[in-house]
Amino acid sequence: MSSATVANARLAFQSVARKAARFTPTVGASQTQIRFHHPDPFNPKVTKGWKAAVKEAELPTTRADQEIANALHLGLQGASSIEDKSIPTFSRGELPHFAGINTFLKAPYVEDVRDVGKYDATVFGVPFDGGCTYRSGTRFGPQGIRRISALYTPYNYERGIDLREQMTLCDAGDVFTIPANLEKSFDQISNAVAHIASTGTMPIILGGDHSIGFPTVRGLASVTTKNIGIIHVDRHADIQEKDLDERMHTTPYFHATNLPNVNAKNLVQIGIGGWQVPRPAVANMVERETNIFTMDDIEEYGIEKIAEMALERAWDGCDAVYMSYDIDSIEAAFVPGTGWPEPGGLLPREALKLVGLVAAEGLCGMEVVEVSPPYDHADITSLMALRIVVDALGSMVSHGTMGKHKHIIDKEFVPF
Ligand SMILES: [Mn+2]
Repeated sequence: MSSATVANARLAFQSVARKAARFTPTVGASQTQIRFHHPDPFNPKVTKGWKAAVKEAELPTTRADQEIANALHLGLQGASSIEDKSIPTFSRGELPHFAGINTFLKAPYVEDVRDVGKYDATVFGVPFDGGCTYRSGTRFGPQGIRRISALYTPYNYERGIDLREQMTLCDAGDVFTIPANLEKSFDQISNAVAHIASTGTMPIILGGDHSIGFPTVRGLASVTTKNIGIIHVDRHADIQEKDLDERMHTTPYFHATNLPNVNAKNLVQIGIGGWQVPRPAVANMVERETNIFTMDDIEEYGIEKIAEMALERAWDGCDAVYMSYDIDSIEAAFVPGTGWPEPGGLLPREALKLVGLVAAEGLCGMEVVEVSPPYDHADITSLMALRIVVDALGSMVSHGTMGKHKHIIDKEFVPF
């Protein structure tokens, strides 16, 4: 026997011995017990992966079929050499992912903003960086998130849901912000959010720096008499009164929690910490008794427990909860395209788990802020922000909470 043959024979023997050991779990009670803590490796149908695959067949294709029919009508039948007769000449709808006009997730663009009430949720951009105190560039955030959203399908494998089939979504374009004027921009933003929320559709805001966190909530709070809780995920406290003499992106929660129906005791701040929290913010957190969870709290309690405590505090005495997601809450390595990156934050999987749990009980609106594409690499920060939005929507669809907030809209839109 050559040495190679000996080695092959040994490998073959070891392989047979391993298989035999798996098939005969009689070597001892303790080993058997340990082995059965895991799914049976010879029954691949017990995994979540398999169950998710089976669930796909339960989803309708009604709207996808309509989209194809519409694409052929609007975009003309494809050339005769193309075998797939669902392909039009001009790209209309989802495919191909690299083509088309870049709305969020290829959702229909609603040019007349009076029509947004026909949809369950409305995405719109707030391209603004007048509140940035370090790196700017968040005025390009909405464009960055929309651009990379072309990558996604509306279907999520693990959840077994299809946003195109199970909810309606539109893109209302961007708010006309005033680059050199915070307060005029705030009024424009509150106008936009109040109008959109007043129709009953769920506002989904693509920022923009975090200074917009005050006017977004002010707009929403203006069309309801009910109390609104806020779940604020961030490395920064964002609750000082002024910064550099203005209401910059370090200040939204001081002003938001001054609104009569937004109480500081319902403000939950998750991920706060590191070397970038300005000391003037801290006394306000203590005085107003906001609910603060640091990364150490998250380490100690785990994401599920943090989400449970956050929901309990945010919903206490409230009829709806708004989520403000600052992308810099995530470990800096994953989100280079942001204004104040800070190492030591949430890992992407933790962030997505948190968002899924928070959104499960329903949101009256949400925003994702501080995406700065000029500092981004390969769109990874924009992609993360996109994922936060679609995971929130996916969770709401899975749990049947999309539209649950509509009853709180009980005041007419009055322009700011
Ligand atoms: Mn921040």
